Amino acid sequence: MAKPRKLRVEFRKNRSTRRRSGDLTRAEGDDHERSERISGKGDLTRKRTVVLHAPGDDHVDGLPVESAAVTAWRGRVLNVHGLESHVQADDDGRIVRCTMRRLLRTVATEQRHPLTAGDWVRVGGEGAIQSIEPRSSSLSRDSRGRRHVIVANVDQVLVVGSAAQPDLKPGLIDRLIVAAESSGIRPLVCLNKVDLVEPATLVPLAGVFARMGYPVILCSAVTGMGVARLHAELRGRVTALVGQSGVGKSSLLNALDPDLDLRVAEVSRDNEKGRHTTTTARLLPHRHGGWFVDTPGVRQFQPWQLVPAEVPSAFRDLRPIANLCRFPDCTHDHETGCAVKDAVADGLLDVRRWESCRQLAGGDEPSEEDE
Ligand SMILES: Nc1nc2c(ncn2[C@@H]2O[C@H](COP(=O)(O)OP(=O)(O)O)[C@@H](O)[C@H]2O)c(=O)[nH]1
Ligand SMILES: [Mg+2]
Ligand SMILES: [Zn+2]
Repeated sequence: MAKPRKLRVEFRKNRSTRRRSGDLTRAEGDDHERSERISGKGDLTRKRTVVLHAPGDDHVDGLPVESAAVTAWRGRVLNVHGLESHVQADDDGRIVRCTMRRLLRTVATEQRHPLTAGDWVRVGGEGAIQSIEPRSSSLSRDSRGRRHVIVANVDQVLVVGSAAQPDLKPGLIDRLIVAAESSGIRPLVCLNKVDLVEPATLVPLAGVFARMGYPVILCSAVTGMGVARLHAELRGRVTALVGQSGVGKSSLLNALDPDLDLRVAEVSRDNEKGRHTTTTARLLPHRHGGWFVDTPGVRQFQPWQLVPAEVPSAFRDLRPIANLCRFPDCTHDHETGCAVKDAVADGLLDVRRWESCRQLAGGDEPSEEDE
């Protein structure tokens, strides 16, 4: 298949004069983009990039593209709602409402939805998304046998739990860390609502994660405790906040930047599970550089396509011990000569982490989903 050629070409004279006298009140779309490029920027941007595809070459990286010459711009997907999304242009930061082309909607079969917040895309005329760039990272869960990409192209995942209301779920924190680790994304642990408990009660759990080398931040969106530390860890990076509903993800983001003014939910008193105010992941710009990604709550989390034998390697504390087991294919469950079981018996490995690992490797499918 012939490779598309990219050319930088001059705008035609008639095009630029027409732009200048044209209707500049149009807020979005291709016309506006060209007019800005001509009037506001240097020589380089007087040219446009034209991607030329050989006749019949209508796929690049498995994704369909226009077979004729196209003018496209690059942008980052801020959020996705069905077939619509908001994309921020890479060059001038304008936000454009975009649609998925019909062909693009049908390409991904294993994926629940081909486009996700954080994706870099090429957009053509009338805000039609033409192609999605390969992802540098993605956080995915198993959604009834299909891949649900929660967010793409993030540097780190802030795993948020709450000390109370809802109760801390260490197993969920373990799973979210595994999902991040197995995708090559840096995990951080954040225990929120510290104001509701005696902070000392959190020390044992916080210690388990801290000993593995993960940053652990105890904080409270109400008192402001830990918010400065969060700020330092998140600035300049792309960070997805994940965790159960009601743990205070949106509240923490508001504490980090009050201008965000995100909706927060009252935790319902009867079940203390919280309601969902955030339904899809969305990128929010960080005042001091970088991005936050607010994500919908997860009650259960099954990492996508996790190979049971590879689970222990995503458990940082277990990984080095597992190498010492007598059998290389030890499941750390019933085998003799299991170094992991010995380590638990000797108090060198947290028993809860061992159970968490066995559960994940055993492929326990969560029965419910949050969205
Ligand atoms: N006591 C206390 N309540 C909090 C804290 N953070 C959030 N909340 C409350 O918890 C509820 C859920 O918060 P929200 O930010 O919507 O959680 P999200 O679903 O994770 O985004 C709201 O009623 C918040 O006011 C905190 O640090 N301490
Ligand atoms: Mg929220
Ligand atoms: Zn073992």
